[in-house]
Amino acid sequence: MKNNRRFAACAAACMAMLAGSLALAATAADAQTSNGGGNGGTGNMGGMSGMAGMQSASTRGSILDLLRAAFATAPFHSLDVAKRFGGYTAEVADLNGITCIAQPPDGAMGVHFLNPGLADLNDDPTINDTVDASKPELLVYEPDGVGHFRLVALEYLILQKEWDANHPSPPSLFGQDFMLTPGGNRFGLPAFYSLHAWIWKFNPSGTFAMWNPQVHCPA
Ligand SMILES: [Cu+2]
Repeated sequence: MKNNRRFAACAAACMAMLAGSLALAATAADAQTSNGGGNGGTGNMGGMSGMAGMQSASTRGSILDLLRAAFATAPFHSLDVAKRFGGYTAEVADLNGITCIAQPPDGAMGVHFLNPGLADLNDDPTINDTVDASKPELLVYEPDGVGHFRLVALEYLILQKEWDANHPSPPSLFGQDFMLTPGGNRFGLPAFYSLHAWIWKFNPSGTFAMWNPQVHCPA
C-alpha cells in the first residue's frame, strides 16, 4: 500500500517532468526561431542546417539539465535525507522571521532549505560560485501544517556581484535566464539572481515561474 502510493507519486512527478520537458522543448525551439537563434555566439552558424543544429542542441541541453536535476534531487523527497546527506541544513527565514514564503495572489514558494556549501552569501573564498542543474543552492518544500514537508521545487541562486564579476550576461539553466531580485528585498540579501524549477510539483504559472498558485502556506 505504502509502496503503491510512493510509486504513484513518483509516476506523477515523472509525468509532470516529461510534460515540462516537452513544453520546454517547444519553448526553446520557439525562442530560437523568433530571435534568429542568436545568443551572440562566436561560431559560424549561418544557414538552415546551422539553425537546426542550434535548436536541437539547445533543446537537448534543456532536457539534460532537467534529467540531471531530477536524478540529483530525487533522494531529497525526504527532508531528513536532504539535511543529513545533502547538506541542506539551513532553513531560510525572511527579515520578519517568516519561513513559508508566499505572495498572494501570485501564489507561494514554500519553505526553503539552503545548502551553505553551495551558496556563497558572505564572500567566502572557499565556495566555488557557479550554477549547476544538479546542485541547486536551495530545496523548496510545501508544508502541510502538521509537520510534514513535501519537496516541490529547486531554486538556483547566486549573488549578482559574484556572477557579474566573471560573466557578461545573466546566468541560465534549462535554457531559462535567471531572474534578478534587487537589494532591499525581504531576505536582506544583496541583489541576487535566482531561478525556480518546479520539477516536483506542477505549476500552472510555468515550470520556471517564481510563484506557484497551487502551493499554500499554512495559516
Ligand atoms: Cu524561492
